[in-house]
Amino acid sequence: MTARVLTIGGVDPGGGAGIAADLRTLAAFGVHGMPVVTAVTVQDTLAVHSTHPIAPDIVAAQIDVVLADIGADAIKTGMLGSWANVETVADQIRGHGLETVVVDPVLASGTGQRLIDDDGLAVLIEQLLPLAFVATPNAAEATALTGVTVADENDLRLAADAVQALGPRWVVVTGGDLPGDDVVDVLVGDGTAVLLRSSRLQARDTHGTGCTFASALAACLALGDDVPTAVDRAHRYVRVAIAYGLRLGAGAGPVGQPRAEDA
Ligand code: PXL
Repeated sequence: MTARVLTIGGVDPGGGAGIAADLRTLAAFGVHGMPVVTAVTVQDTLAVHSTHPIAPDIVAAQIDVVLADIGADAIKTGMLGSWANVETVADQIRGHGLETVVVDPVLASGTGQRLIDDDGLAVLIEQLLPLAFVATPNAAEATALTGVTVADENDLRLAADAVQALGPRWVVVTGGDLPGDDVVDVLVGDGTAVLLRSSRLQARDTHGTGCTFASALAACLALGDDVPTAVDRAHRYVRVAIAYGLRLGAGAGPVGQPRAEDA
């Protein structure tokens, strides 16, 4: 059967980040993506101008009907838009007994606007992260979740351990925003730590990298990969997506999702 991923997140009308990036990535892996919308953003390549959460009962109803009718092999969460939506999504994951859950703890846009408030962050930590099979914070998100500051590779490992202590089975902290000639991500889980390293590409058009990484990971898990294999494939996939970045808009354009077999 076609592998299915339910992606729960926000809409970027410029098509760079959020659910648009998720659906392109899932399609590139041959996976059927099912978009559950939690928020609409008013956004271009320069800034998020405003955010508009969808009511929690509508978020819950979208999840209910799609899971009852189609089902899912994996779930990915991104921007959730309000503390009430974070709580609703956690309730839904518990209520439906979902296990293959990738939580991308989206806190801010690449352009610097906050996408969840302090109450939302607190519910994310208390209710959603403990349900994550894999959590995918970037360095800044890992710091906001744990208080561990991240300046180098060693800190990435410490931050990943600190996020894992909040409950996820596996944590990958992505280090693309750190300085250096190499991009390093750190995966912890199962009592091990793995470093993923690749040479940095000089790129301007990087909008949607986090969404693309977490979606590629969810796609690989839905296709049956184990976590270290899925994280390795997602790391390599995002690098090629950055290389294929689209020169669109006056700010950072969207990454260009390659076919999975070309990454
Ligand atoms: O990159 C995180 C992100 C997730 N989801 C939506 C976004 C963004 C960043 O702009 O707009 C909808």
